[in-house]
Amino acid sequence: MFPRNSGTWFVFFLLISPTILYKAMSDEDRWAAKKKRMSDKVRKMFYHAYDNYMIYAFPHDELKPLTKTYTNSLVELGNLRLEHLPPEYNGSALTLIESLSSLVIMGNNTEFERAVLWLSENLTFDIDARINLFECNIRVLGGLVSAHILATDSTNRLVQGKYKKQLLNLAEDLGHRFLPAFDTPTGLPYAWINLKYGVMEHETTETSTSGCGSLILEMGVLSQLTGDPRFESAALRALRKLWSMRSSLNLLGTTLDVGTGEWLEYSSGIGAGVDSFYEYLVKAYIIFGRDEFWRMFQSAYLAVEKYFKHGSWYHEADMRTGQPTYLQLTSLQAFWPGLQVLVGDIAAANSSHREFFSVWERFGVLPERYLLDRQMLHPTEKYYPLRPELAESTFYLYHATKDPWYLEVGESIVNSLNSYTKVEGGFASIRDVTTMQLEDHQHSFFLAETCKYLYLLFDDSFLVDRNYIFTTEGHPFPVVSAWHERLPEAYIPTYWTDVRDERQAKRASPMSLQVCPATALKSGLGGEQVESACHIPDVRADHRCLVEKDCGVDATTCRRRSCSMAGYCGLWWA
Ligand code: DMJ
Repeated sequence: MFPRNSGTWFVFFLLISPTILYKAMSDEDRWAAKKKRMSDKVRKMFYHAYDNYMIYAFPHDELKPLTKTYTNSLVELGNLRLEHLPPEYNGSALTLIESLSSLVIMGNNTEFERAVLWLSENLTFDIDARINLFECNIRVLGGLVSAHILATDSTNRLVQGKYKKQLLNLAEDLGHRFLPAFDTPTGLPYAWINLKYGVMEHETTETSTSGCGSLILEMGVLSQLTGDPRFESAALRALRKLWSMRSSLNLLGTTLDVGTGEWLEYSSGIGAGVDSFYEYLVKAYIIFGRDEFWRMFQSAYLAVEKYFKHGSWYHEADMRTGQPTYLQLTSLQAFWPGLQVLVGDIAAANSSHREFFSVWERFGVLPERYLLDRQMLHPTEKYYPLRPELAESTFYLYHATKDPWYLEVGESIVNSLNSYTKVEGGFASIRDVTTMQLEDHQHSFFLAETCKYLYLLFDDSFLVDRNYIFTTEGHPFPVVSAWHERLPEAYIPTYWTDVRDERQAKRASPMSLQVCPATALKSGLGGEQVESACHIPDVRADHRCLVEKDCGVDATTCRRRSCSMAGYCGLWWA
């Protein structure tokens, strides 16, 4: 049964040697090899999307990968008939702006420099176009500010000699064009603004919670970099006004009127129209170190966990009563486990992430809306537009726990994207997850976020010795003490308790200074109580219970307490 002559032995050896080698590898080596293989695969995906954009769409905004053409989506969103656009308008290179930080993270400094110089010489915002303030803020302003920081960061040494803060100047110009949107009786900004002429006649006064509450990072950092306080003041005034509109349950609605400051839609959740509001409270605290942001976040987070949580899912509820309204999964909600990692609530993050991934596995991708009570897809929202949120949460969870299971989740996401959405001309959105019929659109966030988070999951070398926070569009902003009003006294990174390789985690973490401050409070009895973001008190102060729902979440471990047979809440299984 064994080969006799030397030639056959050679072939035999060639065939079995990979198996021998594989067996000789330690688990650690195997995971390292997998990470290398997967990061190469994600890099290829990014360049397939990027190169096709550069060939068929640049300098327009986004690629149409099926017809290999383009869309000027930044202005088309608000101007479907393109009435005022000059015929020579060529777009605002949105996908290029969105790709800048991903290029640096993937180590392609040459292309980053080329792109920075092109934008420095060609980009203008002096266009008669009605744009969406929220989208333009997170994609364009955030992309430019982040790229400016990367270009001037002394550790990167990029674009030396040729870069004279052109991107920051562009960002400042854009910031000035945003300011008239805030000129309302409430300080809440209009959702739409014309870049050249300001707020248009008869402009709608309806906007969303995210539209008012997710401007503080980009506009705040712009103020820090330019020394012009107006951007931060406008965003802060809007955020404070929005927070003042919360109900007595600390809940907010989804849509509102910027003229009257009244809610238009009282039902809300953690998904569309609201998501980044929560995200920016905690990230603003991390970037600017103001207790005000932490206090808002903590109250808002507790209210979400109390009124929206439904097992491992999150439903929507009426902000006035806390009564459930819709029991639906929306794909934007999948960012929530990532936010929970940031505040140290790993157990809750892990359990809701598993639920989102189970739906991903069931359909091959995450449908936009899924009716949890009826276990069926929403009849019209069956699409998957290459969204990043599940990949984002997977990255955060792996980063915090180093549990290799998350690498497998990432691999499954990468495989699905390659099997269902990759076409010759780029990556196409899915119109219907039941048929996998495609749609002719490659959203810029696929390059800014989806590819970036997948890449960072497998190769986080960019984050070594650096402390960055990612904006809601995945653009990195550094945590620097100069921007902190006051550095919080105690940063207790409680989520590292689960980390297996503590040394590496501390070195590699974008979150290593943050956050979940388990603040010691003086209790009435002279002892100390611990308060934290995940804490949900038991329903009764004496901790008695009849059913599980009477018990809350333990402040120090972030674990849900359960009701014992004797009728007391506690961590009985510990
Ligand atoms: C991105 O543009 C941002 O993450 C935003 O906050 C909402 N989601 C989209 C991508 O899904």
